[in-house]
Amino acid sequence: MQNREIAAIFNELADLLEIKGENPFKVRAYRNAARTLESIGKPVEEMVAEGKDLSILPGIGKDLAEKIKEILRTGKLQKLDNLKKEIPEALRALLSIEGLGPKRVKVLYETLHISDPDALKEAALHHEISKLPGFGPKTEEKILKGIRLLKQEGVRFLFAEAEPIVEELIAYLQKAPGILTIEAAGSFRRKKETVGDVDMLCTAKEPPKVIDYFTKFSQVLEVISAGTTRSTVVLKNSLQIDLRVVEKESYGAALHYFTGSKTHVIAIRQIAIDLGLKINEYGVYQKEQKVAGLTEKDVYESVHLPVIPPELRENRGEIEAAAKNRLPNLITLEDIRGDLHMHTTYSDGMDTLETMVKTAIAKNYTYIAVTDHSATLAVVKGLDAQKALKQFEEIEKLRERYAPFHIFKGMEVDILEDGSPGMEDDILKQLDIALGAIHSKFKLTRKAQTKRLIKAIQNPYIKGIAHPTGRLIGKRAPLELDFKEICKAIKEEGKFLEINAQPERLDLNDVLIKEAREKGVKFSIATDAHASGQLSYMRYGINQARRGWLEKEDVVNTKSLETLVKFLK
Ligand code: DGT
Ligand code: CA
Ligand code: CA
Repeated sequence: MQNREIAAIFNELADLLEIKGENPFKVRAYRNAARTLESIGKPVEEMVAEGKDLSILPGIGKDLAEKIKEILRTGKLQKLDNLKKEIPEALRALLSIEGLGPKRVKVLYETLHISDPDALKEAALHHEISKLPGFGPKTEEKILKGIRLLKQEGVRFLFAEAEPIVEELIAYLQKAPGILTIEAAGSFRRKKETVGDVDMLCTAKEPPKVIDYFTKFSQVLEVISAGTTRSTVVLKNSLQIDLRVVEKESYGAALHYFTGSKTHVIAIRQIAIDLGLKINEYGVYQKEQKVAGLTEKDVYESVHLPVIPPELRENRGEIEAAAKNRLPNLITLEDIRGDLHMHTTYSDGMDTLETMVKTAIAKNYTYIAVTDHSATLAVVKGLDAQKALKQFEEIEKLRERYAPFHIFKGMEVDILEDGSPGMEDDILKQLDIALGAIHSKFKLTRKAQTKRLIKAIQNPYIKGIAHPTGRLIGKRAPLELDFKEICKAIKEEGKFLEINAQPERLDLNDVLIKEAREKGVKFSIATDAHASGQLSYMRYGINQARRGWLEKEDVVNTKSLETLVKFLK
């Protein structure tokens, strides 16, 4: 069990206790514990296995340590289950709407008897929400937008949430009786930032035995269907998995079909029709004769195309590019030489500067930039000038100790409402890499927001923009921006846009990355790690970059140290 899963249980518990009007200190204690869990690099499961005392962790006392153990032992928390029985599910669903926390949900329930998203929408449309004390028309608007987001994305899983369970399932299925091959297809194989369900494909000597074995996977909550060659189950975390056992001779055709995307598959099928062929999930046919289907390569060859990487299969020009032999040579994780966005105990990170350095060295990186927050009204846990100077001193010492590994002096500088940086020039000019980032006033008009960000881009000390659109997947909509203008400014100023690799940010998204690349924009791919373990989030950033068609040359942190230093100047 991952720390983030345990943290989610504590956060949910805190929310429900708050709706019930429980003691605020108790509520806060659960939230603090969740924050600790999210930010420590080491899985508590390992700590427990090693016999370590969990109450040495900040914010974790004896009682919470016991609860963590209960979760590790049983996969759940009795206290939370009891609360869930008391509070209806529809009411809990309100919590995932942007602009609504437990306090407001409580008020809505007690005053307007709103207990589900539909009732909330009705009330908002009739302007009953804005009349409540502490709400107002802005909140009402935000709630309506939040309901729309909930309907669109509420049931999708982050790629990073699905990944460990898919890996576990693959490892399990590899031991199924008579299994030959097993692979995940669908949006998961295309590395989409969120997946609706996971589509697994396998070949086997005796398909029914594999199906039977599949339905007995320990994480299965419910078997929706189980035939002789296909089955659908829902896991305990409510992720749905479709498994299909296919014939070896059809594997390539099936893999192509079930990898999708639907629009890509349909476009390929149309090319086949124009060539007098027919493609379906069993193979490629000329008249009644099967001419291909064993491998994906055969399928693409039948329509005179090279294999298109799964990440590009969205019918966004990849077929045309493939036909002209102009597919991008996609960036890989091995191309990355360092990470340019991370936090330490100087601001809100969990690990020390030196631990971050050591972890980066263990990853074979050449350099990192340490980018703790600047302290402003919007960012409480940040550096002031004095703390920054102290950090510079430590960086210089560590540079000597760990040479030739290089540590860039960086900072995630809060961009204020007027576009100016939340840190004095005296400090800024000593930085190698100042990242500008928006942490407040997310709702400015498109014009004002664009102006604000362009002003930051034009600041001589700021080298790049961190998480440029500010979106949180399924939770916070992206900033209203004139993205063309942003790209233009970035290019003119010779700066870069970050692709933030945090699983719930993945900001920029694939579409914007591709658009910016076509305009000649440069990028960094960076983890924004708040603990050393999160430096491995780099792979999610790479997924997103590949979906945005990026090559090694588009990304500044693939450069050698010398070239990067030159670029920054
Ligand atoms: P998801 O699950 O919403 O994240 O997205 P996908 O792409 O995994 O979609 P899913 O699970 O509905 O279907 C998996 C693949 O199967 C999809 O990428 C393409 C193929 N597929 C599904 N339905 C159709 C269809 O009606 N026509 C065609 N041509 N392909 C389909
Ligand atoms: Ca799927
Ligand atoms: Ca599916």
